[in-house]
Amino acid sequence: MATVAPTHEDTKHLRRVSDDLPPTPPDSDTNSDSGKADEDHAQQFVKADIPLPPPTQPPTEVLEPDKKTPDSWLPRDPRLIRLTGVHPFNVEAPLTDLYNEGFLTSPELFYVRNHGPVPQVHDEDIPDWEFSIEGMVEHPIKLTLRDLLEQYEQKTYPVTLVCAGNRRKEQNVVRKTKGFSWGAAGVSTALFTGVVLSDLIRKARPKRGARYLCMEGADKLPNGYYGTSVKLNWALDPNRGMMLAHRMNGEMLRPDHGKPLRVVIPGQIGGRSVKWLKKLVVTAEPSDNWYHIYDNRVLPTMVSPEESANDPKWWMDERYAIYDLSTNSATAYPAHEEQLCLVGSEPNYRVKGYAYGGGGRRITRVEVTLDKGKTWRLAKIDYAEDRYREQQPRELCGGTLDMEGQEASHCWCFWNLDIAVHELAEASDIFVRAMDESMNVQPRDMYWSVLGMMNNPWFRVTIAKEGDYLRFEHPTQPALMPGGLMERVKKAGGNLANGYWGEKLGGPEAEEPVTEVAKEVPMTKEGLKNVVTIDELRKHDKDEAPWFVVNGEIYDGTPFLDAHPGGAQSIVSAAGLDSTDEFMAIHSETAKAMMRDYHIGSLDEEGRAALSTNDVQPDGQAEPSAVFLEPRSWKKGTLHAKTTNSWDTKTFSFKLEHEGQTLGLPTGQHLMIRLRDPVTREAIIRSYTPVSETSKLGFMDVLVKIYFDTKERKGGKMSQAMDQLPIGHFVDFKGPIGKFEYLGRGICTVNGKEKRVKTFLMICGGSGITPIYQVFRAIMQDREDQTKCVLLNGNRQLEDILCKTDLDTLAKDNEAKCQLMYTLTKPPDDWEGLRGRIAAPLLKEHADRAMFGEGEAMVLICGPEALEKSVHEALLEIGWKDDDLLFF
Ligand SMILES: Nc1nc2c(c(=O)[nH]1)N[C@H]1C(S)=C(S)[C@@H](COP(=O)(O)O)O[C@H]1N2
Ligand SMILES: [Mo]
Repeated sequence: MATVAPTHEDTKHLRRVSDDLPPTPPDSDTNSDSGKADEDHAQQFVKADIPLPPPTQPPTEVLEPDKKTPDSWLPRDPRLIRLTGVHPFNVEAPLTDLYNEGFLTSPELFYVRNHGPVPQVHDEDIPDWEFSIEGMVEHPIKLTLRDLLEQYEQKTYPVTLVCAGNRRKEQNVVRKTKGFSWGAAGVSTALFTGVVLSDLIRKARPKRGARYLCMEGADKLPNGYYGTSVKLNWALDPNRGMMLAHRMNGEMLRPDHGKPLRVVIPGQIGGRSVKWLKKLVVTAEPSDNWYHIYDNRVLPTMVSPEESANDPKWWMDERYAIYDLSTNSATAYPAHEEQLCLVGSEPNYRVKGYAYGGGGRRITRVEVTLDKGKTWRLAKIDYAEDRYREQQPRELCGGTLDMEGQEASHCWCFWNLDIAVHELAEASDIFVRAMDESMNVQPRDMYWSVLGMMNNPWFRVTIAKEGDYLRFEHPTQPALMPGGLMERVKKAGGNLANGYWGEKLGGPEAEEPVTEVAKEVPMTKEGLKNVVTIDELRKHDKDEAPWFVVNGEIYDGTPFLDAHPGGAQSIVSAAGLDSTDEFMAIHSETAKAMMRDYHIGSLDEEGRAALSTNDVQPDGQAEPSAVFLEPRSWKKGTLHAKTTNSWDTKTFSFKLEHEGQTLGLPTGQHLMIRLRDPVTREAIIRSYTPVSETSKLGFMDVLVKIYFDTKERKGGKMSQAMDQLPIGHFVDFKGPIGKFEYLGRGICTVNGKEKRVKTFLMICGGSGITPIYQVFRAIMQDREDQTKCVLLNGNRQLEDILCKTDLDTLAKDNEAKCQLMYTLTKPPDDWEGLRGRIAAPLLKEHADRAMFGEGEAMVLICGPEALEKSVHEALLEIGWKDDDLLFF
């Protein structure tokens, strides 16, 4: 088959014992000689004709973004896509990776849904983990995990867990819900080992009138411990397969999945499977836990986010709570953006994906249409779970595999269908739908609701013909990742709710009115007229009193730090930044309405321009222009090369749009660089002055001092992010900005006003040299330019002086018009330059106004805030006027 990436093996999900080596999952709770343990472990899978867990590689490294969070102790797999910023940890694997793992998912790629920090449980404390069964029972039980292992029968069987939010991004594209954007990989399967819940509950002997089983975890959240409930009679029914699990694919549960003990409820939404289990409470009423009431519900479709926030009755109605999963399916192949070459291709293409039913109901058919539902074809289905069902009783993963009497289907199944490539070439999309044994079939149209849960319309993959290729597109990409056919349809003006996937129907009256357009929720305080400058904003870019900008308006996040459902961390990481994209994408209408309370002013024009996240290039600009920079929109450059200058400075070379392009940055001005944290998508913006000559074609070089994290202090977000950028990565640039410009030959402008200068006093510290260097070099390189320069450059050590060789060369060639002085606070013994900080004494000696004669003189200053402040005071004392000073 002539498919172009991603590639895959057809039979991977059917991996059998006869295939390659058996996997050797690590056994974190066995302290025995590990070689032997691995061997035993492998043996248990070798014995039977059942799907094997995929090879696992437990992550060993704490990922960079996690280091700043309460989960900073927890290593994770970097392939996982974060759906709610950095913290809490809510992730799914790329759909193709998930599908390629096969029937069972490795613990490191298993989706994670955490409402808060992960409770940390040390291995030595696991046997003593205590939990209780209480409430309406004759015989309340308190037991430890050790007791559970010793006193109860251990069972092992496969279970698929699905978050009720699976496929929610599709709902969010139609209309923002109160939930974050899951793609179609909020589903995973593992072999769970533990005690069947009915065994345990029966021991406690529920009293008459008891109808519910409430469960509570150890994770303390803004609204209490996580908890929920299910019907007691479900918990008592072994066919439903509810389990208290401590193992997953033969190894101890990993921390993200409930280590050391969790509930596993097959066939129901994942939200009921409480992790880090501490309490089971038998009750007459459903759980009154906040998370039971305000989460995992499908409210009627006409209830808007605002309505649901204003009237709690919607949440109290137990009829809208969801338990059994809805019938669902998705296509894994063709993958999103997969291409199929028509030339020399095999005659058939195998379309495939997953399907699952709810409440233990078997998927009884999966159907595919190439003509939008006029005709359907029946796909083949592989029920891997049945191969476990057919096993004779045997030991597996520390429990007994014996599914005799378990009729229910607790796992997903995989479907596939061969379609002639020429038929694909003629079709414009592939839809799939599944049906369960109760004939519950996936609907054609989306049922939108406030929480966006249980989304299960036909899964659509579009087919575009591009020359000799077919290119496939999935409905969406998870989280804030751009792409997907729905976004494309929406951007093209299609109304996704028109009952025809937003496509324009033929015929004169075809364009039906838009049925429901969500109103924009006002997010500002009426009548508030407080203009805030970018400098004021920047004072609030730290943990305390974080301010952030949405749509040019300033919000103070301080009072909401504790209550923010996404945790304080996500507000803090937006501090001082424009978070419009991120905020608008993640938050519901209710959250937006709450913003009014935190609104404190509006960013001024200059600030807006500086922070603007406008990505759109000017209209009608087909050809890239002669000049790269645009003051009002972000332009993309590509990281071309990194050169290491010293242990903490690098030169980053960026490629402009084409070889003949100039940067378009006047001497003395700066540009802004915007990076997105690859994980959190958070935008980081800083201004820089390139060190390459402004006339350089096709490229620009930026010198960056990297502020690494140290024990005492956090380093620089921007410089670290830049350091981590891979070659070939896009970076956004905007500019020019700055109030100063050097026109040459003694003429400059300040805020547009022309000024003549005979002598420049240039004072800089550390990386503050970069804007100064631009001006200095322009003067030195122009033989006709008679302007004098006195440059005072302060650093700690000799190695810290940036651009020293270039500066020295320029100075040597122009001795008549320049004086170059370095001062070091930690000079080497043989240092011949100045010593000490740039402060009053040194300035008095070398920069007294009187030394600069009668002519017009001007001081350019650039350095850390403290330096600029002390220089400012000192200069005023030695005869300089504020009008003479310019701070970059
Ligand atoms: N204690 C606790 N249990 C929890 C949650 C949680 O945040 N805390 N999240 C629930 C939700 S919504 C889902 S979908 C599943 C996810 O389980 P997983 O992270 O192991 O995939 O756990 C459920 N159990
Ligand atoms: Mo969930």
